Amino acid sequence: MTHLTAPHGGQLTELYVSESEQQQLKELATGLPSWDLTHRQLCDIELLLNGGFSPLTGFLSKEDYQSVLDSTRLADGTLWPIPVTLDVDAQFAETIQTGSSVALRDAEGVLLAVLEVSDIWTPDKTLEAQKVFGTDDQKHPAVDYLLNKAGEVYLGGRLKGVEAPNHYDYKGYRDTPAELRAKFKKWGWRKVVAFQTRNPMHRAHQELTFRAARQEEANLLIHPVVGMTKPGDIDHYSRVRCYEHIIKEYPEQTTMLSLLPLAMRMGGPREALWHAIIRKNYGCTHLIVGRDHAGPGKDSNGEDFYGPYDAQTLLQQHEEELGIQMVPFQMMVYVKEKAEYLPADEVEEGMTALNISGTEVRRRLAEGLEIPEWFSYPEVVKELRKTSPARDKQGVTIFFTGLSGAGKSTIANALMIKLLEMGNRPVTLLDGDIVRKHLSSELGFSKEHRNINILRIGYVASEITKNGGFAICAPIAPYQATRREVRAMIEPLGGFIEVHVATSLEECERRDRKGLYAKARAGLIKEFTGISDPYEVPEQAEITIDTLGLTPDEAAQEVILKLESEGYIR
Ligand code: PPS
Repeated sequence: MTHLTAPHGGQLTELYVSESEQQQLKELATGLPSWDLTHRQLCDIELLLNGGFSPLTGFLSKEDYQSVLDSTRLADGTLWPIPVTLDVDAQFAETIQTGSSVALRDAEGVLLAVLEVSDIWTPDKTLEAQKVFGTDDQKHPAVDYLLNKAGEVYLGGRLKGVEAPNHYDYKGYRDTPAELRAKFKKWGWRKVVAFQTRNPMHRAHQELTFRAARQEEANLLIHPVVGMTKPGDIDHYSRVRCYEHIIKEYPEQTTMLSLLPLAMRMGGPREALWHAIIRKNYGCTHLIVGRDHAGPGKDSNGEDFYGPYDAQTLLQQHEEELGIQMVPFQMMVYVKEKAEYLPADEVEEGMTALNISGTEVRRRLAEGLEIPEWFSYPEVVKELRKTSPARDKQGVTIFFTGLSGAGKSTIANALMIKLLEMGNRPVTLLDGDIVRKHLSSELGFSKEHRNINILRIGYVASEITKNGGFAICAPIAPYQATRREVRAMIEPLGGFIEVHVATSLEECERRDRKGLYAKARAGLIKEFTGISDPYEVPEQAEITIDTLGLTPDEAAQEVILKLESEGYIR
């Protein structure tokens, strides 16, 4: 562990051991239980090891964890708002005792650190959610993560760092706290205002940050989060390309761009405190905090989780103790008559204040509509159009579901031919039978195997969708939860249209094209959908087709019309 005292930001706690000790740890680790860190944990460990989370010396102990929950402080009284814990599954936890060590590795098995386990406990996650995020509503992304994705047991203890997680992307923009402090020192940047963001930057952000820096007579650090942000956010590759354009809009030598590998929790006020501590560790003297800082969106009742200025209020109470100053900022709006941006509260009466919300930007991108130059720079809009193409350029999955013999394959084939005839995107048909031959030949029809089968189809369809094609899937897909999972996998990447081919069981059985129903009734085929295994009727299908009243051509046409009305084909 190295303590560096630098002119910026106070003491920095780096957790890397010396080179000779690293070698010893690598040898020791071969005999230790190994934990492959999740994406979230990789982000956390990077900031623990490089001192971004100073003064933490590892994953929180149980005592520190309790104290952070109860009082936003570590057990020794140091302000610390977010529990940084190592969650593992119960099975792994059973192999560990306090006092033992665990090798922490990345997805490829590279040893990043050794954890000296001081505490093992099963947290009350609902209580944690309420204390830290003020809610147990699973619409809050961090609550959803905590309750549905994180392991059930926490390990706490000190870390001995071996190496930093590797990043292949944007190495030139990735600075550790020590590196950033050294740059500031070398350039003579005594005052540095940090701007935290998880979104692309438009003119309003450029104006706001520029004003904030000018007001404080300080330099500016654009410090976007590239670890984990809110699910559904624009990917960091596109954002970094946007920031590269924006950075040219500031006067030379005043502003720099550096990427922060933080896993955000969207924790509003507590998260704002965290951001301030982290930026102080990175050598900044000021942090811009705007409206609804690190806000997680709306709750299950459509209400905001936190008040728009709660984060500013909390940070204000603690900025002296933290030793970093907040630069509170109002929303910037474009004043038409003056052709310039002003803080919302400085707009004179009678003037026209213009703004375009994030949702509206997404709608305009999806529909290929204009985004005016007063709102964003043309180069930024161009980047966004590349990754958020208009709907008629996006990939789409058309997911048929229904009983065996319902007519899924026939309609899917007719649809494929019509789409091929139109010729504007590549088309792939993932029919139930085809998939079972080429992708899932080893699987049977137990619930577990059906789920694996459907998730495989979903995965392939998601890749096709991501790359701009039409994926037509036609499995039975009898379970609601699995269909929901497939939808969640695909929707962030393009279109998802679920088509319930709702031919009744009686009709399917009457047709019995493959003679399977007769066999199922005779008990010769086990777990047959509709006979001896359930079919859960879709609740949110975009289209329901009853083949009794429609020809395959007409049914395929219904799907085409839906694709047209949603803007996926023009
Ligand atoms: S699932 O549940 O989505 O994984 O099923 P799927 O991959 O679409 O496979 C369905 C085809 O397999 C034949 N078959 C069975 N279906 C249902 N239950 C059982 N036990 C079963 N055994 C074999 C059946 O011919 C299905 O084809 P389709 O095209 O749906 O009629």
